[in-house]
Amino acid sequence: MKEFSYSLPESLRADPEIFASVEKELKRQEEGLELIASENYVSAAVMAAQGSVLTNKYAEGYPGKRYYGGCVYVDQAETLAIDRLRKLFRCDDSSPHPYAANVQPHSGAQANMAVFMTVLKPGDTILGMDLSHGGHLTHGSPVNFSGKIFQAHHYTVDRETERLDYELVREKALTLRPKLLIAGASAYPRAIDFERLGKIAQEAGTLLMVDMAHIAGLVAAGLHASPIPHAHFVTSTTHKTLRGPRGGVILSRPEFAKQINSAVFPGMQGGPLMHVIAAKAVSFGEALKPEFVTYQKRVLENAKALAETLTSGGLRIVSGGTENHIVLLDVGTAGLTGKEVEAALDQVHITVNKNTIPFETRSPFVTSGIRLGTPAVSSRGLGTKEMAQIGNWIVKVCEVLKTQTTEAKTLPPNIVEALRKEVQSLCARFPIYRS
Ligand code: DSN
Repeated sequence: MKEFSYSLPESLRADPEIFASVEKELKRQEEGLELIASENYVSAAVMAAQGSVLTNKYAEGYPGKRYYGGCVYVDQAETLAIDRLRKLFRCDDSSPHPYAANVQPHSGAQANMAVFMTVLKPGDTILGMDLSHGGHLTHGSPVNFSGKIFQAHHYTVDRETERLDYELVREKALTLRPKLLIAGASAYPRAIDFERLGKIAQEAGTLLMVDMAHIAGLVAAGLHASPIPHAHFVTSTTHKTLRGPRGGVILSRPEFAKQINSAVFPGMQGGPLMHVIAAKAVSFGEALKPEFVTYQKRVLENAKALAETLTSGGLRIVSGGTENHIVLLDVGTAGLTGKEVEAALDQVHITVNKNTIPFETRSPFVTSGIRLGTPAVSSRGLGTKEMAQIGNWIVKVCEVLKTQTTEAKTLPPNIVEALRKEVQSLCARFPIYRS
């Protein structure tokens, strides 16, 4: 993986404290297994663009229409990002469903906020997936602006199947007549039927926004159904399965393009981060290459292999399996909490996050679940054999924790030491960045 060659820039030594922090983080990433479903490793080219002189430039406005001089080259970078994004999601002018693109949102939350500012007024009704069922904070959670400013209602998964309850979505949409129906999730391991949601939106006379942040890479590779043309707006982050720099993007039906642009700037942001936009362009270019499809196939195969090993090891997987990059593990039925398992796995250098599961009974700080994801480990070259190995380590950690009698269950030091060594030796065989 030549494109993943990277070494710490010597110029960073000018700030020894930050150099030390970055150096230790690089070591942590190299020596640990990253199973956080929303993380990935970017290429050296993405990092180079992000660390480039483009960070010096102010460019309020859009290509060709800036409020600053000297924008000729950043205009080129932003135009490339827009063109590549539209091509990647098969919605450029040559496609049957052209969508407009905005690559300026600093994050996924801001991409979503821009859509809300385009079509909603304070107090309007929105309908999104419940956060504790796998939705996202910005889809109407009461602790987020989206739940504070708007009348937020939620749909859930079905109690039996733990899959999206489309009939419930329909019922709620028809009863509430929300201004905006929101689809997309951050902890849902199944494919989402965007066509069906598009039909529900049409029947209810509502606009549909799909936040495809988690699955964007799978959609780009054609391995998950695309929300285009069913949604009026498609938002995404660029750093999850898509494997770009941290940031957000918006694709919208052309009739909303002008309003979306005004909502992003000057509505909620000032100067765009041109270095990040250039890095987004680099990552979209990478995602347009055939190797990206091979990579996304591995992401899916690895998630399946991981789910199978965990199930064979006696652990319960929410919804019984996975159709994307996520495996949601229910450790509550094994008598454990997400908090305990996350902490124990951290000790052996397997990084995960505790997560609520559908119909959760514990607080978000404790939880009954662990969310696992395969984008990062697949980027470093791990395959199904290694996923089985990792799955067995997770099973072992849970089994040992179950035998502990202390109130907060922790791993005995000898187990920590033995497992950590095994994890480190696997990581050494699959370096992320070669210098
Ligand atoms: N909360 C992030 C995630 O980890 O999925 C998305 O914003």
